[in-house]
Amino acid sequence: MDITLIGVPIMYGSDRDGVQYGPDKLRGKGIISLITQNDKRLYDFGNLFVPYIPPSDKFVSHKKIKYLDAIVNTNNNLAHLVYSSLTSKSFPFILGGDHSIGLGSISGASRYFNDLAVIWIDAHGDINTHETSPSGNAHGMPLAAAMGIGEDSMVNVYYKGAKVNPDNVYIVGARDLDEGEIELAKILNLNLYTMNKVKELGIENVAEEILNKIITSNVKGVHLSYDIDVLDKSIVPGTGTPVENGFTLEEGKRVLECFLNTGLIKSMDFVEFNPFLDENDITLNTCIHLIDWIFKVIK
Ligand code: LYS
Repeated sequence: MDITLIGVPIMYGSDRDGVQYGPDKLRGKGIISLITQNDKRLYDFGNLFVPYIPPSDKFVSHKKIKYLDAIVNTNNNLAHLVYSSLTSKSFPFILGGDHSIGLGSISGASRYFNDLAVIWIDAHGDINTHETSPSGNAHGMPLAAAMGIGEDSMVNVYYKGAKVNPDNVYIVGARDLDEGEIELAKILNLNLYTMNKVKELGIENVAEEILNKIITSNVKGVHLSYDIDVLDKSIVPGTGTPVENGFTLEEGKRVLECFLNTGLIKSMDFVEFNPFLDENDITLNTCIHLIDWIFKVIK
C-alpha cells in the first residue's frame, strides 16, 4: 500500500498557538517508521506552506471568521495534493494542524470520488457557520462548509459548491455541540452518533450500522477525519478544545480499527494535537500509539 503523508502546520482555524507544530513534533518522535511498517511505501510530501498572518490581522479578510483567506488558500492547496495523491492510487494521510483542514481533505477526495462519504470522529460537530459559531474559529465550521453550508469562499474551496451530500456524513463521538449545530443536524437529519449513543449501542454496532449504510449507497470512497479530542481529555490534555467523557485509548483504537480494516477508507486526517498544551508528553504518547495502530490495522 502506498501512503502520501501531508503535514499541514496551521493554527488559524483554532486561534490557539502550538497546534501548527503538531506535524513536526510527531515526525521528531519517529512516525515515519510507524507509517512504513508492514511494507507500506511512503511518499512524504513534507509540510504544506501556510502563509504568516499577524494576529492583529485575523479579522481583515472576514469580520466573523478569523484568518479566513489564509485558511481557504491552505485548504485549496491541500485539496489538490489529496486529489493528486488519490489519482496516483496513494492513500493521503493528512496530519494537522487544526481541524479546519478537514475541508481541504474532503474537497480533494470528493473531486476524485464524486460520491464520497465522510466519517467525522470528533467531540465536536464542526458544523457551525459564521452565523452560528460562538468563537469565529474556522475549525468549528469545516464539515458544514463541505456540505455546502456557510461562508461562500469556504463552500467553494477547490471547486464550486458542496463536496459531500449530508446523507453521506457520519459524525461519531460528539458530546459538545453548539445550539446552531444541534439545529442544523436536525434540519439535515444528519447521521449523528453522539458519544452517549455510541456508549449505549457499542462501538462495533455503530460501525456496523454506518458501514452497512455506506455499502448499500452509491458511495465510491470514504474519508475518515479523526480529531484526537474524541478521546477523553485525561489522555489528550494537549488539544485546543478538550472535552470530558471521551473514548479511552482502547476505545479510540477500536473505532479506528472497525473502519480502517474494511478497505473502504481512502483518505484520512489526524488533527488537533497541540504540543504547547501538552502535559508530560501524555498527548504525544497517545498520538504515537494511535498512529502506530492506524498503520497496523489499515487495509
Ligand atoms: N464548537 C466550538 C466552536 O465552533 C468548538 C469547535 C472545536 C473544533 N475542533 O468554536
